[in-house]
Amino acid sequence: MKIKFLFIALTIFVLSTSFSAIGQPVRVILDTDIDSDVDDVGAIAMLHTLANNKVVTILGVIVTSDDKYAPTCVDAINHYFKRNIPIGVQKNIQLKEFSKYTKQISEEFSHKLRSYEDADDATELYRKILSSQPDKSVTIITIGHLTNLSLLLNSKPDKYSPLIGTELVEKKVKLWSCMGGQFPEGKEANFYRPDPQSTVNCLEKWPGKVVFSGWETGNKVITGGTYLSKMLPEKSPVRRAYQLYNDFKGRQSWDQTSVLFAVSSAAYWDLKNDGYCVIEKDGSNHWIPGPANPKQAYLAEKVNPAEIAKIIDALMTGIYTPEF
Ligand SMILES: [Ca+2]
Repeated sequence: MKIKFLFIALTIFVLSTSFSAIGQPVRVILDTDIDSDVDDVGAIAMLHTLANNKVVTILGVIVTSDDKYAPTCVDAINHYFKRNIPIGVQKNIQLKEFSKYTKQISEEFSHKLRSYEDADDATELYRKILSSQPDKSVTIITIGHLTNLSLLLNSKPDKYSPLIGTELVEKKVKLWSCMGGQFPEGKEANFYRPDPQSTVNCLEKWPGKVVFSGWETGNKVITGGTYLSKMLPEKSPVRRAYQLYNDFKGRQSWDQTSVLFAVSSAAYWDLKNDGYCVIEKDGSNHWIPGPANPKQAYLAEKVNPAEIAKIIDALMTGIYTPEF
């Protein structure tokens, strides 16, 4: 175990070095479909560790899910980390119960949000947060399907801002870090299920920079295994979610890669920006080669995925600096 700790210490040193150039905390809005898979829980846990170390400020969480317990699950995790973070949902949709863990987390851990209905409207919350932030300062990380991001882009002026959605995004957002798609081509769930039209709309209207972490990137990064079960206390909702999901058998880290990229720039991946992404109506995507594109890129492997996994596992378990 000592050797493992030493290795993680060295890894975290690299991580700290990578982050030190960034300066101010990254202002993050997370847009998550926390329900069927558990990597969303890992992504949220990472953000809390990063917030504890002033690498990020979590401005809000948008829950893009029709799972009845998704927003209260997020709120329970946030409160475990002693943060009261605004949560937005899509209103007036048919709710279901299908997650392996959101109901249990909502029931076993305390939270302030009473129910799905108690959460803010996602579009309003997006607009409220963005309008209150400095220009070109916000990083939006999407780790689910793009319904609420699309609604933001289509939004009209309101009490928070006289700007339409695309103008507000252009003015306030620095980066969209998107877990979605498959590169250079493929068909990935966040893009095609259940709402490919929103993906088409987002790619068509997005006025700023987007970096995609495609399915192939997180698919090679296995986290949430026995290391997590040993490092986290039993009272942790992060541990409990992974236990309920697959009892620490390990899981791909699609969502966590988008978080890690958002705070580390190009430290762990090469950026492929020689072209642009095309989305078909069915949500499949492909990359059209072309000149260097300042607005679009996708992550390409640079660091061994097993090393990335160690960094993500560390961040998921609250480890950021080498104090052991
Ligand atoms: Ca997700």
